[in-house]
Amino acid sequence: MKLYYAPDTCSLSPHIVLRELNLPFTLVRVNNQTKRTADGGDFLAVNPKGYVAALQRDDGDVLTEGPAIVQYLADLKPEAGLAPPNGSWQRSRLQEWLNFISTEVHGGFGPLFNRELPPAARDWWRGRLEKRLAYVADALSRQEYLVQDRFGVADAYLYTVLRWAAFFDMDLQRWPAIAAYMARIEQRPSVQAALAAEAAA
Ligand SMILES: N[C@@H](CCC(=O)N[C@@H](CS)C(=O)NCC(=O)O)C(=O)O
Repeated sequence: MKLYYAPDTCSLSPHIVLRELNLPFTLVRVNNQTKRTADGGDFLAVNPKGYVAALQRDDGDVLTEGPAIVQYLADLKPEAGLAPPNGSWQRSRLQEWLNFISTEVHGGFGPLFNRELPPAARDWWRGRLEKRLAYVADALSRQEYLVQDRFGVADAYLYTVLRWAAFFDMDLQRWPAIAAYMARIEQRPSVQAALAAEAAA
């Protein structure tokens, strides 16, 4: 399998999951500006949407959208427990979190990356995002992980997008449960290895 990624982006989430599962994979770095891959390829030929993450199987088929990719990976090794069984109530709970992270947190940070965003719009988006983070903090004050009290794919995704707070001087210590969660996830060998691999490339 190949994971098309760019450092400091949402592709860190499937990268962490691949390492948690000890699956064989190759990392292919994408230049998000030029849409070229580090090995000289045209990323748009891999993913016409033009964004990471993209997972390419050995048969050439490509899966995109982070929440779909991490569930596919977790289901390759169900015994690792990174996602509850398909069809279970807890699986729907996982999907509830993945959708929330995707649309409300990942999507909430999105406009802040736009340097052209007028200050009033920036404040509006930031305020909206902070409400979502307050909800996350409340949940994490009652549980160490998002689903079934164990690390899972939703945690890989939430950790990944919450790292972006640092880009916007958003101090996560304001929500002690989130700060403790980030420190907990960051200690995982899979996370350390993924961060080191992305920094080295
Ligand atoms: N809906 C996609 C969004 C992916 C996404 O936002 N990718 C960003 C990095 S976090 C990207 O590659 N952006 C480059 C671009 O849009 O040109 C998913 O959840 O996987």
